[in-house]
Amino acid sequence: MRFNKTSGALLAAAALMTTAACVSEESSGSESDDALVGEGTGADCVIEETVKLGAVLSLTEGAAFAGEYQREGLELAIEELNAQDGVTYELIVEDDHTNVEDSVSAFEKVIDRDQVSAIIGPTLSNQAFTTYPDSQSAGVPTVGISTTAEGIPEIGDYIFRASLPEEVALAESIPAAAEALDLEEVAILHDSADEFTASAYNTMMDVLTDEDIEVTVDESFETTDTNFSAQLTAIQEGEVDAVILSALPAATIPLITQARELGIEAPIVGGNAFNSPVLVGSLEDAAEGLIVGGAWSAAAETTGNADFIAAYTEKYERAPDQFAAQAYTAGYLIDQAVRADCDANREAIKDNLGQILEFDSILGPISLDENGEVTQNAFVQIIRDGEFTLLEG
Ligand code: 1QQ
Repeated sequence: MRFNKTSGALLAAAALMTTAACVSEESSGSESDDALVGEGTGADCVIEETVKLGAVLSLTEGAAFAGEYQREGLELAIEELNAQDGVTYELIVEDDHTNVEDSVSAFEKVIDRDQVSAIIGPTLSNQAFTTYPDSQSAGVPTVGISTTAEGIPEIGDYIFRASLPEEVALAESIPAAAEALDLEEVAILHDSADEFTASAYNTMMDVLTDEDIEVTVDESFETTDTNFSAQLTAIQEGEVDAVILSALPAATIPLITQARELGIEAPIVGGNAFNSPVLVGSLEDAAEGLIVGGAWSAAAETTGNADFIAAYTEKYERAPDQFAAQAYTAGYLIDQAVRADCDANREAIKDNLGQILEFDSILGPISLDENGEVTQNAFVQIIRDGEFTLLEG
């Protein structure tokens, strides 16, 4: 989809590489730095060189609601990992301003100038579709932490995600909502201009069909729309049991507010953008009863979850969210991949990320396969009294 630009940074990096000591050429064509190969394995692995990781996140503008939590979760993981013996990480964080062009330049910077061993991010699937071909052609293992759309791991064998696919989340959340709310007829409303929300819409339709739930109102809008009265009037006239919504947060907040103002009281089932305390905080009472499937729950008794919540809350003076938890987990998955062969070169990290089997994480047991796809549990939650609460149990 994208081509690789030859940038000044790339040429400068290439010049540096030719003068650097201990650089050898591997058969795959990617350079291997002997200083990134250590001794021992697993917990005993010792690598002398600092391992550079790049994080490209949306720290400002529309997706900052998630990007800020991601930065914090990742920084906490790196701090904890650096407190362990043997491997030291340097995290280079770049803000893509929720903008595709800036995420492309940020990827180019960390790949070519910083020569990172692996990349974490970007925040939105939209940006992933544009930047991942660059990681792939440069041979840099890249781990998405909130890239939930269909087709992302398929971009190439260097592309992974520690991000519950939206199709998996919806396959849990819609049936759970159908049971809890006795759904027969629903309205569906989606943003047709964003790749993640459009992909989620297709999945929602599939799951609703599987569940024998009839879609009696089918409305759409575009990412930057602010007035939803036409779509909401159609929904109100439809007298549905629930509204299934696929939207990014920027639209979700005015949309739900306008729906409640119009008198639509039907419960709302949403996609990944709902997994945010920022969104719940902005919606206040209008958020009550929202149902969403996600990768993490504060209430889950997964390994290390209580310690993670305590450490995060102490460090940042606010509770973590799902986006922080996924970013934190990605840090540990990369460390696991580095330590497996005690080799922080790009090729070794890519090979070992693809073999992570039931790693015991705060998200529960998590596996990554060589196709880059994640396997993990989904948690279905409902907003009650402003808090995410597990729907089942
Ligand atoms: C995606 C998403 C977004 C809602 C993450 C912030 O899931 O773009 O895939």
